[in-house]
Amino acid sequence: METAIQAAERTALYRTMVRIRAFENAAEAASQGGVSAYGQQAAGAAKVRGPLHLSTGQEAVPAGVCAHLTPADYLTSTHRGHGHTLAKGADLVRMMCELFGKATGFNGGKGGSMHIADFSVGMLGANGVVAAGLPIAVGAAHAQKLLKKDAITVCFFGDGAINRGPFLESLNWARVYGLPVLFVCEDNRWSATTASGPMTAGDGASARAQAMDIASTQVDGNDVFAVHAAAGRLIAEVRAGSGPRLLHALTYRVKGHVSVDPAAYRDPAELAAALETDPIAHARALLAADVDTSVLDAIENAAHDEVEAALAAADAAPWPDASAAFSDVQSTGEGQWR
Ligand SMILES: Cc1ncc(C[n+]2csc(CCOP(=O)(O)OP(=O)(O)O)c2C)c(N)n1
Repeated sequence: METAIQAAERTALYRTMVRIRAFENAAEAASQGGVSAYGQQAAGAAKVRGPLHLSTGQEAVPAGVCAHLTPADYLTSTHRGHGHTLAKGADLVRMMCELFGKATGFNGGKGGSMHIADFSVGMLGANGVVAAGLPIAVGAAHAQKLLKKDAITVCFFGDGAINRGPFLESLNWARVYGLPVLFVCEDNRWSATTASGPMTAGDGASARAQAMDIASTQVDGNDVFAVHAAAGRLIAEVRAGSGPRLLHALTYRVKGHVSVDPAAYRDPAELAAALETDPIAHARALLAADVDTSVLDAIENAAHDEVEAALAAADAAPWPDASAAFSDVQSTGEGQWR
């Protein structure tokens, strides 16, 4: 019986990763042919305008962590947030609609990939400002503590974010006030076009947390079962009132910084080596020991069908009305509009 439950949980982790990969592959294809971040005007009309920050190859981290969360728990994300958002339970169709700029998207089509939020599942927002999710997460966790709520907050950020001030400020505040927050560093070894290692003093996120008396664990971020186990231990401690914890997940950014970045600055051998540790292929190989491959194939086919349906729905959805340009924006008062 125990094996059956474990197999079901492990299969669910696989499904989460496969859905994220399918979503991002489709979104990337739908973004091709448009106007790039670097100003190149390509022929053809892309359905998704602008560049996308893809988390291809990093799916094990959100899948393994978010499996331990409930809709009442909060989550803050980064500019590379599709995987976090889907793993937290956000609706895949509404996400695709947002990327298409349609009125039925999470932000009415006005936010796009880097500003997706879904408060109904506790997803407080992607964020285009590096490290900006950290103080938001700490604020959410502090509110939960003051309100005597049981829910916790999970905060995803990249290895580049640990070299910004908000990382230090947020960990310090969380430790001083004993807040119920799990910090998760998705260490994909790159910060835009810069390799993070040579730019980072000391041993990185995990070591920095320990220097602030926050217990931390380093984990193979391409092994979803290892992430799940490590996150489970840390989240159990946070729920029990330990105060903050940090999970340092070592993974790899397979794509360029954004979808239009060919990443010509990095050694192709580094990418080739990383592809050998693809988290989905790795999980599939492990699962094949006790789950029929037809079950795994069915999961992949279902994800493909779900994404195809989302593409069709987003294509058919209405554009925002022009009047919506003035809603959901901060009012600066009468006569301030230029
Ligand atoms: C405060 C700030 N500085 C610079 C940028 C430009 N920028 C966007 S993503 C990025 C790299 C972030 O690296 P990391 O935190 O490791 O996340 P990853 O992109 O690897 O997921 C930079 C420098 C920004 N968005 N915000």
